[in-house]
Amino acid sequence: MLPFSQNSHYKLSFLVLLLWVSRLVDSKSGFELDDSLTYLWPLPSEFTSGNQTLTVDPTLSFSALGKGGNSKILIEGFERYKKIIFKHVSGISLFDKSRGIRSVYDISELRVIVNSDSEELQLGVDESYTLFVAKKDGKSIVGEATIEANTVYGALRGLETFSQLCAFDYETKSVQIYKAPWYIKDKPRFAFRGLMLDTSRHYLPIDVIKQIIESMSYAKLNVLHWHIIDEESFPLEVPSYPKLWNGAYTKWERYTIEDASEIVSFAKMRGIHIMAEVDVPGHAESWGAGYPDLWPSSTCREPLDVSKNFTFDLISGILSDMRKIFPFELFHLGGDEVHTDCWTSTPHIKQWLKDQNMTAKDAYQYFVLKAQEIAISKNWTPVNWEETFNSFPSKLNPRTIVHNWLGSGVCPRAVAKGYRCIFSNQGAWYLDHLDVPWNEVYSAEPLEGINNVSEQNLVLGGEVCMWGETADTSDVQQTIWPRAAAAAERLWSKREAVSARNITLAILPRLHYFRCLLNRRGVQAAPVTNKYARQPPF
Ligand code: CP6
Repeated sequence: MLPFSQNSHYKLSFLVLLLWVSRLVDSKSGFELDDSLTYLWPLPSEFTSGNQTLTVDPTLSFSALGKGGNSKILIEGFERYKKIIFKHVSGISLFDKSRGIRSVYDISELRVIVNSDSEELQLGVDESYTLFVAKKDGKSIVGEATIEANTVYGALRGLETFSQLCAFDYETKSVQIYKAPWYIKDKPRFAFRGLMLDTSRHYLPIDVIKQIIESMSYAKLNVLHWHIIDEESFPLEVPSYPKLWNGAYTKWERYTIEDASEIVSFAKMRGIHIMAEVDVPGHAESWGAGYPDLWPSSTCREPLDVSKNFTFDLISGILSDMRKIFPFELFHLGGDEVHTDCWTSTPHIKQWLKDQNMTAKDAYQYFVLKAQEIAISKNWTPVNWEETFNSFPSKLNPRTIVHNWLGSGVCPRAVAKGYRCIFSNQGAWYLDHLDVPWNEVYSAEPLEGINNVSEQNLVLGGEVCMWGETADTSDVQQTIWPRAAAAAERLWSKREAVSARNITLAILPRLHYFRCLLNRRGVQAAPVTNKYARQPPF
């Protein structure tokens, strides 16, 4: 039996024709977006919009005002955004006059006022800004497009938002701003909005790291957690112990001190901190390629030998060298997945434990606390993966920041004890878990289970983790994006805004739009699939 009779075949063709015609009619109207939504990602904390369409002068002039107006960070930021906004050759082209396109634009100047001349980039630096975009009507005292911020970093966030308001219109060949006038008053919900990159499992060239940093700035993420070293490879140059990078995969898969500094300053230009990690005492097997004394034995190579002073001298040397490169006040000491079997099975360590009257767990604590002291002595705030807190909750230095990853929700317990916390629940925010759909990334909430406001304030924010075992340069960007953007909005925008009940209608089209924006800017963001999403009502 045929599935359709002749008759229903005709019906089907008619339906297809009807759909096609209605699509034509639709595209004639020009605006295929749902006008009731705001296509800014992440959503600003406060804004109002109107119903005018404004044109932007392709020779848009930039005036930097206020104490911070001379900042190189600001001037270079403007140059970057100018290239992003004006991708198409347009405006004052030969065709303009003959085609009758107007030569007077609504927006011809972008004024940026920065109140402070400090370029210090610390955790919690003021990233707030206001952005005002309106047609000049003669009466208005403010400029046509004005960003005001306390710091250059707030100004950069404002420039990003301004660039997202701009869209190239192919009919008039001009850049337009829809739904003007805009009044936006914006600031982040959390100070720490991170992405972790792992360059030990797969080496990532510095240009790739830079592209990732650049893409982070589009989503207003502000911390790159650089998991540089792990058991598989040691790519970083450490001048005090030059044989350490013998643990690199090859002599080409390495980072010089200058490479690392370059990454730090590239990130700073975009208001992004680099939080470096040295994961001890587990996840450190590669260190022994250059210094085999660090291994408990040649056949049992992890964790680092707890019984030798040399181990701690070497950690101190690494941290001293890294201190010169990484100005961010936080430093990640790892401390996760420490399996102490090599300590209890290697004779000289077994003897040492006995002499010290320590169990293997005591030795784990001893190691972590000693590493913390080294980091603190170099004026760093230590960050540790949550196993350290789970194993000895009251012993960690009070300045410790506990980094969640196991599902159970350590942050409520850590903040109750007065520790600060970073949220990275592996069930939602581990990007290498390819089966986690974007809406589950979006729904994960760092303050879940924490109701007391002073405890909530101890949650610095969160971080999505791009572990490197199963991703390299060829697919890292499409594994990060668009799901990292879901976390970015969770971390930047108001909790009420991200708790919208209707994810499919209110959030999904906006994420689609942001993914296309990433693609237009050259970022290989994957399609927004909803393949695994549970269907509403949730
Ligand atoms: N490497 C290091 C890893 C992981 C962790 N630390 C990890 C563990 C489990 C999963 C993903 C990543 N690969 N150094 C845990 C923090 Cl599912």
